[in-house]
Amino acid sequence: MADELEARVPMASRYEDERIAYIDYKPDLPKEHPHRVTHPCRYHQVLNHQISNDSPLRTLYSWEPLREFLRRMMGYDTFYRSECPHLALTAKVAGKGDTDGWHFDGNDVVFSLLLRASEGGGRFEYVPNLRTPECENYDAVAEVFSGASNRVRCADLKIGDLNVFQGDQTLHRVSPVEGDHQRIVGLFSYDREPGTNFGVPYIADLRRRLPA
Ligand SMILES: O=C(O)CCC(=O)C(=O)O
Ligand SMILES: [Fe+2]
Repeated sequence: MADELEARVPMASRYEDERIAYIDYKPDLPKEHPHRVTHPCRYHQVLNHQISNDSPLRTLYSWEPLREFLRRMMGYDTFYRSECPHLALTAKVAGKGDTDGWHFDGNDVVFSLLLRASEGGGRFEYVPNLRTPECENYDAVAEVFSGASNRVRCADLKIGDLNVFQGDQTLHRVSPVEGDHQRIVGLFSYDREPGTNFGVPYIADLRRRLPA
């Protein structure tokens, strides 16, 4: 799987920009507000449509017992694979200095499969249930951004580990990769509602990401 994804890197989109932690932009909030604070984000992302139908990674994503296993584990009544043509199944390939800035995901659950590990850095850091649908908990988000929070955990992922997280409530990031080995993860997106498509804001973002 790692070899296949590595071979796709020349056609992958390169993201190299600052990002806010949220899906929606709120330009009316003050610049220092956690909703507007940005963090560096740098990686190659192999998009859904760039991963072939007979790829082992897609075979795993399409495998019904895995979806059903995750549904039961999460305790949800319904659990669907995303239908986004770009972001349903992707892979991120991160080299030296690449990182994923603090953010919440736009879908309910992400399942990542670590395929290649970096020598150092590239750690998945997270704060479970930092926000709820009722409460954004901006003070706690600001504390994480300032580096002073004692709620940040780090998943010690080894190659082949499955990492399942509620990315819409769990603030998370990937720390900068150190050393010459790339970090490669497969990313599987799920939602409790059927037919997820990440929609216009994501697509606009995606256009920005595409190489000129
Ligand atoms: O690379 C990872 O481990 C997590 C990636 C992630 O958070 C995302 O793609 O939204
Ligand atoms: Fe994420």
